[in-house]
Amino acid sequence: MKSYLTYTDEVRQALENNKPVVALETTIISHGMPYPQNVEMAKQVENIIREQGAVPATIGIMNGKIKIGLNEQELEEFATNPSVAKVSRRDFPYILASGKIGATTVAGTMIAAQLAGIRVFATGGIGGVHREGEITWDVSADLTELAQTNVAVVCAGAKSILDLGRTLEYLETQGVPVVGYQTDQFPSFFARESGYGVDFRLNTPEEVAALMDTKWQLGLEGGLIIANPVPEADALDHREIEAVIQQALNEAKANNITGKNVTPFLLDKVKQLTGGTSLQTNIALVKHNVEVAAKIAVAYQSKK
Ligand code: PSU
Ligand code: MN
Repeated sequence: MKSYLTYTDEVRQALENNKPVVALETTIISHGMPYPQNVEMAKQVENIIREQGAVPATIGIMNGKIKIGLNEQELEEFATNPSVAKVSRRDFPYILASGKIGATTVAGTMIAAQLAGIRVFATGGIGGVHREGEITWDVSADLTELAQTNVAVVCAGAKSILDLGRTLEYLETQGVPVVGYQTDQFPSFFARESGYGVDFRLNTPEEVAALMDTKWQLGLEGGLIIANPVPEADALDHREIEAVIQQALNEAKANNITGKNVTPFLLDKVKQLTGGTSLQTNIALVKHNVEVAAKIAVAYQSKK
């Protein structure tokens, strides 16, 4: 699959010179946020990573190639083109073979990052077990990817549109360490708390880098979750957002939304129902995650 990869000069040089690199996903741009906030966010997070002394690699699929790093024009395309597909593990062969444009999810970005030799990836929130997943069997492929692909995912937990308890149980079964970055609680994306704990609390990038290194030295394949709560100033109230989510879930059900459309539908509804405050929070937490991810990438690279 490596022959399918192409790199921007910036990313190729960084990888050749063993500089720290942070992977970024495109689904959050194409399907997670409206234009123009999506492309503004995409450019800002790249600069935050550079300011920390690391190199950003935003990953997406175009013209039969997996692009490791996107230029400004390509970012704009992912932010505006309505025909961008959402690419998880199962979608790679179709999107590559057909030459279509595809935005990678957490699972898709992990696959590409591993192929490119990138160990740290920052996003907003991972997918997980959906509420009523015991009936619908809607369990994100992000979880099975975390079980097998060697990338640390820095996120603000899993979105509270999900069943967080079952998501954490699934991760435990699959042997994925859930690390709280400077927190004992598993964050719920828009809010800093969830009522669920993390497996291990670590307080510095160096401690996280040591854990990653030890896991992979041991030959324990798979990813890690580095759960980094949204900054206090941008956090939403856990209970208020829960009421909004209930309404969004009801509407998804009434409209028979299924499969890969569920997550984008819920995100958009939550944004509408909060009058855009959820979008501001979403952007703030992604920025915080990329900053922490860049620090972890720097610490991990200095061990190599
Ligand atoms: N979290 C966000 N915005 C997003 C997503 C997660 O804040 O757009 C995307 C990620 O790409 C994640 C995907 O991998 O949703 C999960 O989709 P699904 O539930 O269909 O697996
Ligand atoms: Mn799903």
